[in-house]
Amino acid sequence: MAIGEGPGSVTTYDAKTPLRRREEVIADPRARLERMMEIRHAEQKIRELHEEGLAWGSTHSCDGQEAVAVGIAAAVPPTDHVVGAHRGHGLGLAMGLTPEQLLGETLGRSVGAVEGLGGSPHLVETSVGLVFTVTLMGAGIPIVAGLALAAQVQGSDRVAVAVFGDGAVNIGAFHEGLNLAALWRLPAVFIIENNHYGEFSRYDRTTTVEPPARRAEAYGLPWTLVDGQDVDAVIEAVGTAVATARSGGGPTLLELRTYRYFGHSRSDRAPYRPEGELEAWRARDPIRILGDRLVADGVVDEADLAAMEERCRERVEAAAAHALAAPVTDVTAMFRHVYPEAAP
Ligand SMILES: Cc1ncc(C[n+]2csc(CCOP(=O)(O)OP(=O)(O)O)c2C)c(N)n1
Ligand SMILES: [Mg+2]
Repeated sequence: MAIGEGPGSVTTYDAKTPLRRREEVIADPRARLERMMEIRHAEQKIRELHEEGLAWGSTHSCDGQEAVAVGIAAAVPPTDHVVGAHRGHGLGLAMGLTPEQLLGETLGRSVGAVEGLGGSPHLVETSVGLVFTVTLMGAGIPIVAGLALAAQVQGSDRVAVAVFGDGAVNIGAFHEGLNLAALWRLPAVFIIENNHYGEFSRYDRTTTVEPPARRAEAYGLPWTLVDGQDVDAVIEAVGTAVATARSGGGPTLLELRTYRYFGHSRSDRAPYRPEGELEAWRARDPIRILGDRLVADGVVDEADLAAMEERCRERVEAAAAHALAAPVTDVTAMFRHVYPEAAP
């Protein structure tokens, strides 16, 4: 059960549960396309809410990285564990969070994924295996090693997956976590979401090896470089790594190459990017790649694509309105969930 569910919680406007939303993404390429569109709309809406002064604090948008989020959610069953990072809106929606849970969280409202206690970078939905997203770079990596160790000790066939940025490969926790996971052949998958920048620095100005996933060799682990703009390539690579981990084959390090369309956070206009770089990546837009493929295969037509866009726009607008109508989380909420609480 997610925090916030149970007696007394606000009924959501969206009748679909996170689990149902996740099952759709696993089963249907059209749902994957629509979810990628939904992520794009949600990010746009969150920027607007900040500009209007209705959301506060910072936020990290993932426009351009939708195929990574949806590909992981489609390849990992909801019974496995996933830990994400601060740029996690897309992963959250892809894994099943409702737009209302995401927007409620970014707005600090009671209908948020964790009742507005965590805010934009801290998302949880245990019913679909989203253990949490974490802002401390690389911090999820040893935690995923621990989750995988727990599965191994308990004799469960559960796999644990860490998703983190290219900047995290230079954090000590990355090395500690990979070493331990490799040594004990833990059922884990480590995914570098290489969007080319860690804050204001290109990854190749801060990292000694190319591609960064080659770091896996230091720990005797297999690694793969994957086109993170192509959701089908992501599904195949993540699915293979998860199957290997589940069958006792140990961990894999994957590097999914992608690109963030906006700056690091709300205040960054990304003046450090070379001219033409953004345009070159936009030409390989992940939503367009899957949309074109589904049209070419006769799975959808242009009218379907327009209808999907419209549904996403409406869903996100309704979620924002509903979240804005919900109570702002009271400041005393910070004292809850700190110590074990007595059952009601
Ligand atoms: C341990 C730690 N050091 C510094 C920061 C400040 N910080 C937040 S995000 C970020 C860059 C992250 O880059 P990357 O891992 O590539 O993820 P991206 O933002 O590109 O998704 C930094 C330095 C942090 N959150 N944690
Ligand atoms: Mg990065």
